[in-house]
Amino acid sequence: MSVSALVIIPTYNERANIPTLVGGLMAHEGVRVLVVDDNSPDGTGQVADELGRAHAGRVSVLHRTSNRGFGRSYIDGMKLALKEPVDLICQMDADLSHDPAQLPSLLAAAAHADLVIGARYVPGGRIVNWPLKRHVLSRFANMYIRAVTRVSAHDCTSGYRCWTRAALAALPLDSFFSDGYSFLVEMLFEAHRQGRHIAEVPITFVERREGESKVSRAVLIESAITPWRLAYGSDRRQPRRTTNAP
Ligand SMILES: Nc1nc2c(ncn2[C@@H]2O[C@H](COP(=O)(O)OP(=O)(O)OP(=O)(O)O)[C@@H](O)[C@H]2O)c(=O)[nH]1
Ligand SMILES: [Mg+2]
Repeated sequence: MSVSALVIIPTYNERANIPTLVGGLMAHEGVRVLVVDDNSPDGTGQVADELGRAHAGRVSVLHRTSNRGFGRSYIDGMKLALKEPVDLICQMDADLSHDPAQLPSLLAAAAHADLVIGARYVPGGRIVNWPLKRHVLSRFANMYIRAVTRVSAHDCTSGYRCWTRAALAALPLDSFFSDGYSFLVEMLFEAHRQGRHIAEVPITFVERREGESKVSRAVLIESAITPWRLAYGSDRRQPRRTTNAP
């Protein structure tokens, strides 16, 4: 593989998962990792530092210390990633729901797209170990987002993605208003608004086995409101302050 890619992984209490994930990613030539840890109480940051020493030059860690947040972590990580000489910048969860073995299919599809989504809701996509309630909620969320925002992707909430440097660099990261998982919807909406070519490749998503989900009631409320703000909001250009910006 001649393409170079940097995978950004936000972590909060993922110490049981991060070694397996990073190990899987290291199997791919040309792939580097940036862990963005939010001062996890379980010591994920230190485990990530050890991985950084074991894979010197390929694994680095950004330790955030204030204003914990999923979106904030990605913004800080993306600003750092854009300073690196890599062709592609990817996003994935740390909880092993996203299989590192499937990364090459996202990287390959990026040869013909600005943004590639590792998607559950395309032919060949699968979800393993979800209760019915999660299936219904996720399917509903995607129908809702597509109907309100008119984004054409089938899996708008997947966090397994690969961006070309140019497409990522063109996003107004400091204007984003959401911080929970809606941050993913906001990024996708902006790429769609800019007329980017968005491709989807099937993935098998596996429910986390270790650690806990961070999806809170506040995050769900934000998810319900965000599509409407994106579709009809006038606040797109309000600059948003981030912390720890490199
Ligand atoms: N840095 C950082 N990472 C976070 C934060 N919240 C969640 N994450 C990470 O974001 C990724 C997705 O979080 P999850 O809790 O797995 O959320 P989810 O995948 O939507 O929900 P589940 O299906 O229940 O696992 C994981 O790698 C988390 O560790 C945060 O506040 N800061
Ligand atoms: Mg998860």
